Amino acid sequence: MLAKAKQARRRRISPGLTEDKHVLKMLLRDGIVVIPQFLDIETVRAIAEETHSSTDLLADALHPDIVKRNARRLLLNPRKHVPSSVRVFDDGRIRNLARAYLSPEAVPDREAVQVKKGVGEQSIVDFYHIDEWRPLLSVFFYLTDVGSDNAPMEYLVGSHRGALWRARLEQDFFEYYRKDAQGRYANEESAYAGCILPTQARRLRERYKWRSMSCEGAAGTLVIFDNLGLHRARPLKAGTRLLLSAYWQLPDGDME
Ligand SMILES: O=C(O)CCC(=O)C(=O)O
Repeated sequence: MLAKAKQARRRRISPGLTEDKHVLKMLLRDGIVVIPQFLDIETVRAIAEETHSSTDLLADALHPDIVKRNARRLLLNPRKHVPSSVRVFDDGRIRNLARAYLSPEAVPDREAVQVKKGVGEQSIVDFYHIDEWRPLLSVFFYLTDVGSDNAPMEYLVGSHRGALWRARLEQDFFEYYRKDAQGRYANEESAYAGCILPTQARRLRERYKWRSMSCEGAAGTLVIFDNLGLHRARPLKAGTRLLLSAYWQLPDGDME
């Protein structure tokens, strides 16, 4: 069943769609690319200021467009609340790279502004995990500096590649991961779907010689990663981490 579903959602890598050939090459090889100074600092500051002045994201209020997920608060529908965020969400280089990596028909999904502000707050995604069994790419654009204390994501470089170790994990994901219309987990399994134990992560790292990349970078840094690679969040030690995020996926991905 999973094999059939995967067949229907195959990637179509199209290098001709991007001028960032070297970036595409790195993404294909490593599953992740970190690009410093992707946009100028004035644009970054303008988006951050608009987020502060026009939204309640940094306050404690929750409303239908501000939700708590995995030690983060997400502002959904960011184009409506922070219009300047289109500088990132509609960026042609990002779109072309995502389409070159996934398929000419790939589409963006689940755009958000995310903040981490609870020092020491932990969550399930602090375990190494994959996010999907289908092709999926994530984009993080930093609106604050993300140093070692500011919860940089950690990614196991090269772990996005197809291999036997992931077959069971993807199968379980396919069978049990469900979300409701509001994007909340629809069963108890879902929060843990895709996660592996620290002991498993250690053994896999030893076997495949993956290096861990800590995604640190100044405000204005762009991180693009393949969500099929093993990665984990880390608790915030100080400050806040503010970023724009979006997924890219194949159309008719039917992502619950
Ligand atoms: O927020 C992070 O640092 C990591 C997020 C994560 O694990 C995910 O998006 O699946």
